Amino acid sequence: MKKIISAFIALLVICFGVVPIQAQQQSWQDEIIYFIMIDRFNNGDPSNDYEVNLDDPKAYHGGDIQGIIDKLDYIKELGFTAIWLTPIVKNEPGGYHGYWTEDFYEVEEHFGTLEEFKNLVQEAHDRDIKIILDLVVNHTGYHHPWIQDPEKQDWFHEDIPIISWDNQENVEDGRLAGLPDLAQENPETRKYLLDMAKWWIEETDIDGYRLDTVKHVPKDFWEEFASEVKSVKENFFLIGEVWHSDPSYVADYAKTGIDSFVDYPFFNEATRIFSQPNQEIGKYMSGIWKRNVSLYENPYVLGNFIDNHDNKRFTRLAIEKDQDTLTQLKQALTYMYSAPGIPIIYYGTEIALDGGDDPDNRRMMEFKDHELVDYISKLGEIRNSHRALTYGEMEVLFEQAGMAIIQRTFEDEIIITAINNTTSDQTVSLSEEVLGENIQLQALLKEKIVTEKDGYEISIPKQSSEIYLVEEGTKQMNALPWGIAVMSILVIGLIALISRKKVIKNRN
Ligand SMILES: [Ca+2]
Ligand SMILES: [Ca+2]
Repeated sequence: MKKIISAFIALLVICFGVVPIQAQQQSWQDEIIYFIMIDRFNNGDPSNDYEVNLDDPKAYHGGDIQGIIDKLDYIKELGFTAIWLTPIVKNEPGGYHGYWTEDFYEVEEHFGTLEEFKNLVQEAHDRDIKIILDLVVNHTGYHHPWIQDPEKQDWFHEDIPIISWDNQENVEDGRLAGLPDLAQENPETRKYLLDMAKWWIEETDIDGYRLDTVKHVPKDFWEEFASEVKSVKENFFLIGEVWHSDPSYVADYAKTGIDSFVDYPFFNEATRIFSQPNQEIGKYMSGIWKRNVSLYENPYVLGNFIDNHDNKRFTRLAIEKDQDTLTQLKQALTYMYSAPGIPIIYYGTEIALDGGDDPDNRRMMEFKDHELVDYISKLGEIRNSHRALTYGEMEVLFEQAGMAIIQRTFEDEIIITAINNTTSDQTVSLSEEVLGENIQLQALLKEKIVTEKDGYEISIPKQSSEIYLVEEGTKQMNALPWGIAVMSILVIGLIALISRKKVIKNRN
């Protein structure tokens, strides 16, 4: 039987030049990240619902580790390959969000136990989903026990607020929102934080850290941090939050060894452009990409996002501009999934969850059928099966206010995304010089376009998008049925020949 299979593969190669797909090594730029605020996602265990109050946006809402385990299949079906979780460590009372550490080595009791967390990582890994944990080393909670400990007084900086945001020393040593600021230059404090970061990787087998408040901690700490934590686990990923609108300021932190950053410049432009119609797309978005190419060694691992827990939700931005939220979200998501950089979806975006400033942008998730759940699943499927979207160079093929056609090319694969964010239907003709001779466009998203069509004319109904795979045109395609017929005869002949041989052999 093995011989028949080998012969069949050989025939495929001869007739069609088809080469069996080799297993390619997964890189972080292949990922699509789902970002969960643990307390607000899913309540899988009512026994840990201490002081839960769903009516108070600043109180615990009951979400926990078990709730995430229960939804791993849902997350997988949406096409996500990694999950970023808000901090898991024990917080002081009221720290539902996880950013007010009370104990760096314990799991918050509202979320579950260390064993449950290990189980979550294991269950995620079983589904080929990676876990990225949010880590805060800049500060502790307001009432951390060290504050009262006479031996720990030099573990903190002086109690000075951040008032001068252009003064790096003040940004690093001042208290962010009044939170006790850790002195990473103190060798004891530094060692504690590095040991702690390594301990969580060794103990739980997580795959990456999302680093909170990176710009508030000195670069020399991050250098040591990056090299230490990466020595613990191969391919361990660091994605930092440098909340700043200047891309050069953000990129400067890449020199420390932090692999990636949540791309605030992308967020700022994408939310402005796509939360309303008729804005220029290509000029600004490709401008950001070109700048990233010039600033980063690997700009493809930067994290793109249109929502997070610190800003108004995209839905709210569209509402404020009197726009249809679903329509605008679809254009933004199509662009984000077509663009270079890792898409990061904040929980709830898949149901167009509304929310203003923090904490309103952290409402409890609802699990329900929603058009966007299907849309995001489809986008995920397309991105996960086309390496042009994760590795390809980007080029803007066409641009006018509100309408853009973007091309991604990797090896032999070409994908083009047409976004019509104008209020009228648009038809764009692309030349053979741009797309190559004898091509056809296969619609992948099939949002409004249901037929595959030949040629170079792209018609996109108003405020909708389509993603196309550029394939060879019909001339070559007509050869396919003949090829299949010839190959079938050859295979049948081969099977008959081998069977005959076996019969003769058995007779003998
Ligand atoms: Ca619970
Ligand atoms: Ca600091």
